[in-house]
Amino acid sequence: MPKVERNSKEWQALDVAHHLHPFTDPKYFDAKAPLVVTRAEGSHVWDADGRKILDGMAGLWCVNVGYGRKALIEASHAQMSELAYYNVFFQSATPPQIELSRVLAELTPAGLNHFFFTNSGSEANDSIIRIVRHFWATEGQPEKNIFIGRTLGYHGSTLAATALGGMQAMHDMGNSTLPNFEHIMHPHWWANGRDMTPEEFGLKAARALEDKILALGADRVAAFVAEPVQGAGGVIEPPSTYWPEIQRICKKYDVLLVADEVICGFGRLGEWFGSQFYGIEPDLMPMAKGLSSGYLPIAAVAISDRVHNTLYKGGVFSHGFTYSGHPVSCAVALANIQLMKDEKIIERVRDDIAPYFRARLEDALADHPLVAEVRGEGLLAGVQLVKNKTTGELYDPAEAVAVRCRDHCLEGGLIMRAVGQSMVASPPLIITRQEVDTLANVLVESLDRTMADMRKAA
Ligand code: PXG
Repeated sequence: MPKVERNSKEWQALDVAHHLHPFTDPKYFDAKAPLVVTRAEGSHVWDADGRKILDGMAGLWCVNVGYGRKALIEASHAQMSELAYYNVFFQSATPPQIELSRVLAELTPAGLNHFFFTNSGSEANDSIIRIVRHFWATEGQPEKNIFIGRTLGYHGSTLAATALGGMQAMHDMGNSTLPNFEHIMHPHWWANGRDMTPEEFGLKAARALEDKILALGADRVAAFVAEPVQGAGGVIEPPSTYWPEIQRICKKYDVLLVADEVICGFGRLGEWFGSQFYGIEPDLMPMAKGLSSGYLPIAAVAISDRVHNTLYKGGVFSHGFTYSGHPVSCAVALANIQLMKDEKIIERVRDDIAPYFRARLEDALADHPLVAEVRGEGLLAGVQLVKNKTTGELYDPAEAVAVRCRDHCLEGGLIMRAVGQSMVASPPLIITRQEVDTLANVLVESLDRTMADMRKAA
């Protein structure tokens, strides 16, 4: 098929006419056309007019090994030539899906030895809800069916994943809530706990789980679901006391612990999984994004021996997707994992680039009048913007301070995300020191421009 060549303006006109964009205000397009990305290499993307842009978000927190990696491209070509599709329903299997399950069992925390494949993180979380309810029913406790998530938690966009997450705007759209989904506070010290030490606040935030379990009754609570570091909620890393206390509470009340590794998995925190970074021992673990570095859609649920043994007794597991364990996606995930091992990408994140990234952002931003807090772990960063650095007063949300900053970043050749009144970054794990310097410099210039806008508007 011949390649269609159009410039940005032509692509934009067609896009606005025919495509409904996820998480996008349609009115936005009245003022501004979408960024049309046509190619990418390493940590950079190019738009349809040939402009080079540093991708500070690794796509959507997923292109961990960077763009254009031959090993992944060739793995997909080879697998597609040999076996483009076969399914894993009933009594079928394919070598890439078997091999990927074996490799994942080696990488995931001890006790997680069984894998169910889906095409997205949302489907992985939706599957977990069905698996957990089936687990407790088979254990003779069908009433133990309530899920506890957190405010600002993000677990996906299917109806069940939306109900599990704690995003108010998503719940409000089309009344997307369900019975038996509850939420506790998110552990953001700067926003919610500055009157105590981070360690005290970490315990307080974790004990909200215990209070909720006691209020509902432990015999009603099936599972607690949380991201090791909250990503889409604005990059919120918990204080050091948080996860050990959560683990203690889940064990005490026999509530299954689900660590949503969709963003933290595959090296983002300098370990294979965020659970290893924090010493969490989850019963179930959804993973996606970095599993294939976003080259093809694939996600998985890691399942503990305990849960799996019960599912085994529960008879036919009536759940699955046509493309569960798709052989080409599995082959690409295997090539991605092998590349991460060969290039020691995780060791480099832990020992070199993440410490550099943190130090560089701290140096560049700590004294900026618009910045209250630089947070995050590994190659995840959240930058809290404030109207008044001394009092912590925030801007009126209608002033869209972070969206302005994001737009200035893009004009300066850098993609970052605006979340509420924070700027977030999640660059490819192969980002160089020089690219980190560029990211920090463009962000500072964009913050300066944003401050000038806010002064003009005042
Ligand atoms: N869990 C977590 C922790 C996620 O971050 C999902 C589940 C859902 O995955 P799928 O593959 O169904 O999208 C996610 C996805 C953003 C943004 O920039 C975040 C996600 C997706 C799109 C945008 O905030 N996270």
